[in-house]
Amino acid sequence: MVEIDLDIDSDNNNHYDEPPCDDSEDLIETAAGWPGKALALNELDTDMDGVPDYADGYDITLNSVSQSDSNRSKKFVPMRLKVRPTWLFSSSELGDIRVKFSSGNDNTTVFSDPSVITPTGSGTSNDPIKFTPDSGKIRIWKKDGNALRNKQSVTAGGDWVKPNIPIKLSELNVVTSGAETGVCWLFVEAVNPSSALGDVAIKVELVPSSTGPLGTLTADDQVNATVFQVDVVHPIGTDFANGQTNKVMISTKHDTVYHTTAQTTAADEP
Ligand SMILES: [Ca+2]
Ligand SMILES: [Ca+2]
Ligand SMILES: [Ca+2]
Repeated sequence: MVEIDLDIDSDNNNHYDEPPCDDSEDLIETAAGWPGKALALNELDTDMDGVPDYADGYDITLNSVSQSDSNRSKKFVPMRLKVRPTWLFSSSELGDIRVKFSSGNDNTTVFSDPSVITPTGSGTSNDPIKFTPDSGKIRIWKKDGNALRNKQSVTAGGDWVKPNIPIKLSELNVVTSGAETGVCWLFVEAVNPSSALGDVAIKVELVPSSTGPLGTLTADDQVNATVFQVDVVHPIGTDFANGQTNKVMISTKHDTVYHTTAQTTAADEP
């Protein structure tokens, strides 16, 4: 019996680190009414070039400028794919096993194509340029967000884990020796907000092949996630009065200085 296991930080205590993939995550990965992994929309502008992170860091040209470089986006959330038992397969057979990602939710468009970014606006202050991603909530990549990525499918030599097509584990950099044999580490990027808790249902299945190592074996697994959007605010002087209470400002700029001189709580704390 061959199993396929997809795991993510379903109990939301590992942030952007690799999850332990233990039972406490596995047991709630598709629990109804739960968010699954909470994903933050990748909409900041890490390199401050006016192009949001979800349209940056890979080989796409926007405003006549190539966005292909490293350190153009925040990190993504790691997700682990594992096939077992691996002793059944040689290293080359393990690499030849094929899997397919698809939506486990008929009511929502889960996957977004990184090739599709639609600019609108004239670039004036009244009509700033906006970059709209393809519909769908997430992308799965085989590289992290701070790495330079290629938007082509992994089946064409790129880094995007395209849904609904068979993909060889060798194309997902499967580990073929040591303790992590059979493991592929993937990365999830959020590009559009969820409309319901847990509506990002990421399903993976083995693709049977009469000529491949699996034969007619099939198996599948699923993890759920929710994309949360935090509105970016640009406070101006009239937003906060000195000593004002009952207003909270959350900074979205972690890397550069961002502060207000107004006191926003009665306790005089910023
Ligand atoms: Ca699992
Ligand atoms: Ca966890
Ligand atoms: Ca940018």
